Amino acid sequence: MSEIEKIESEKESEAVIGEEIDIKVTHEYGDEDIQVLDGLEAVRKRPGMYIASTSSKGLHHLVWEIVDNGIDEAMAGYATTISVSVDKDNIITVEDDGRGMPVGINAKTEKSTIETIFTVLHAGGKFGGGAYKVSGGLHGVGASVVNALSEWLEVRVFHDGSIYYVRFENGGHAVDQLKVAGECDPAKHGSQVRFKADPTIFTETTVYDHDTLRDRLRQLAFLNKGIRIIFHDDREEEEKKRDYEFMFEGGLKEYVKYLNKNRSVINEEIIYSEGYENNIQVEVACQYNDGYNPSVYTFCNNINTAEGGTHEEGFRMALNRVINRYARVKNFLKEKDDNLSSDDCKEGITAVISVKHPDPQYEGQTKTKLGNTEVRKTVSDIFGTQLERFLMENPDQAKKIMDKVILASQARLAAKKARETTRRKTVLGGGSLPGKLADCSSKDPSICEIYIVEGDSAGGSAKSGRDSHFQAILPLRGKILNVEKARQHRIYENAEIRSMITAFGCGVKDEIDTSKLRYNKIVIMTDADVDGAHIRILLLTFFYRYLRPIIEQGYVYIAQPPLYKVQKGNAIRYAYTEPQMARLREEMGDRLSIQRYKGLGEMDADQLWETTMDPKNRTLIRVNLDDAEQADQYFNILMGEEVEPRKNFIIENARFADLDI
Ligand code: 28F
Repeated sequence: MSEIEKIESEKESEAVIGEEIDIKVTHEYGDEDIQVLDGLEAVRKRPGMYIASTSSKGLHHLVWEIVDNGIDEAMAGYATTISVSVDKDNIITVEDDGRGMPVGINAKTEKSTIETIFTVLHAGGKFGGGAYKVSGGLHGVGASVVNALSEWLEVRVFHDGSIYYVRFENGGHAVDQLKVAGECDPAKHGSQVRFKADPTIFTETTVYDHDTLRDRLRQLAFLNKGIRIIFHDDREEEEKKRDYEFMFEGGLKEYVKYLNKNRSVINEEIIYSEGYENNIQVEVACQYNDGYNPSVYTFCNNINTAEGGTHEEGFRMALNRVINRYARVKNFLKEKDDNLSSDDCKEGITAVISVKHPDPQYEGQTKTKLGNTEVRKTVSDIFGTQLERFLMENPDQAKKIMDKVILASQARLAAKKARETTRRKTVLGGGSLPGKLADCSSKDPSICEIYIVEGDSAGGSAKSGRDSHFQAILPLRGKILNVEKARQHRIYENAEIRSMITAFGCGVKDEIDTSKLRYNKIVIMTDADVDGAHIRILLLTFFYRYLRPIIEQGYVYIAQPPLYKVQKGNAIRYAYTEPQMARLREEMGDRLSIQRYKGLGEMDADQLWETTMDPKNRTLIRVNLDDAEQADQYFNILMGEEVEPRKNFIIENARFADLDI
């Protein structure tokens, strides 16, 4: 149990199963009770202090907290399989085949170790205060938080042919003492936790997302090679598979292979390194594909460090150092040539960096940036050594990599020139705004919004319907450039792209500065049909590849035009979703005249304003790509060669956002 409260014990005793272990509880009986009450009560009163949120993300963190404890038992070498199942009432069961939690009972308090584990909050206040709450994820606040936020939670321990059992209810209090509740195969051992999330806490939803569970469990199996993770979904999920078994002996090597599965690769063999230096375990795998964008995923103790940190810096330093040295030694670079830049060396690379650290320090906006300085050198040494060996031992694959990174460098210089020229033509920075932009009169970015509208007719309605004090309109003519498959300088030659860059005013890629953004909201307003969805995805791809901080910092939204206009007499109502339409039919009875909107152009200016642009009535969906791997996969499927997967994906899946209130 990574973060379970350290229970003071008189002697350093291994908590051995079954044996009476003498745990000296730090407080008198009464105090401890109060502590338990305070702890569980505090969590239920302000869950947001202990878990990221009580939205769907927070709900799924309950699962990760329990799964992490099973993974810890496996990483300690005592468990080989962790199974996770969801049953039809969204009850979660997590089970491992480890030693089984200790079943001892404290003579004085008459409380079992397990009851203490699940009812006493994390000690030392390290996670008690909001200061340690991380919006990106949970860093080990302990199983007691899960218990406190469950309607009920049951623990079973299989040991020596007995099943030990305890159940917790109404806010996490034990119904009874831990006791033997049955027999099991003497060979069976391990822990099982079952729980039902409390719907009075998770008011938005208590329904788990099948793909979210599946993808994170797959990721945990990649990150912990050799551990078998079984996922079983018993709910009637239409045409989704019910059973998965993830086990990857090759660890990150198999992860990179999986990430590059829809791509054509440059070096057949995946470059793989692992090592252990001053208490830090390092595993790195990478492989180039024929794309132009880097996909680098970094983890610390299985936590997705989305903001990077010292492990990513170490990787980048080693890659740059070794590639440049090899390029010069093998004469791919002439004496007079400049060094290849870090971006050149990373073009089209898919890499996964995972470190295990005994005392990680997290920094950054969402506490997902690794700060430990010693990690930089450790990763650089371990990966650098292996990369050098790979290049020396595989000259033909090394040459392909050299060709790619040198071409990248030449394209970068060409792009730089293109940027210089287009900048001079007052496009990329400063200079006049694009002709098509109908700007707003206010110059205060904190209140201004820009609507990116598909097509001239919708653009026309938006222009006349808007509030021109704070709403700007930028109409786009047809499809914009597919940035996924175009080199940088082509991007800057594209008129639509240039108009957006100029209108936004914050620069692009490594020159981006969101404090210069001229608008507080960038709203994508396209038709609700497949073509509109495709344009939306093209725009999101451009934003994701060239303006990622505007997504990360929550500036990007998707407008939600109505699907139907329902009229009865002179009463007019709008429905934005099918369920809403069904409810309107219920409410408004019969003799309705119903119009199904095919596109924005069918609405006149007033309707467009009233239904989709007026802050008083509109619903905007805020875009948050909180999972870079998922986004990379989506954009790659969407921008890949085959049209079929793209069409299917757009219709089924384009979920890039959580609903903004
Ligand atoms: C369903 C999720 O939670 N598995 C766990 C263990 C094993 C031990 C343990 C856990 C020692 C005193 C803190 C057993 N034997 N899966 C799990 N497996 N916790 S949680 O010990 C708890 C610590 O309190 C364990 C010997 N040492 C440790």
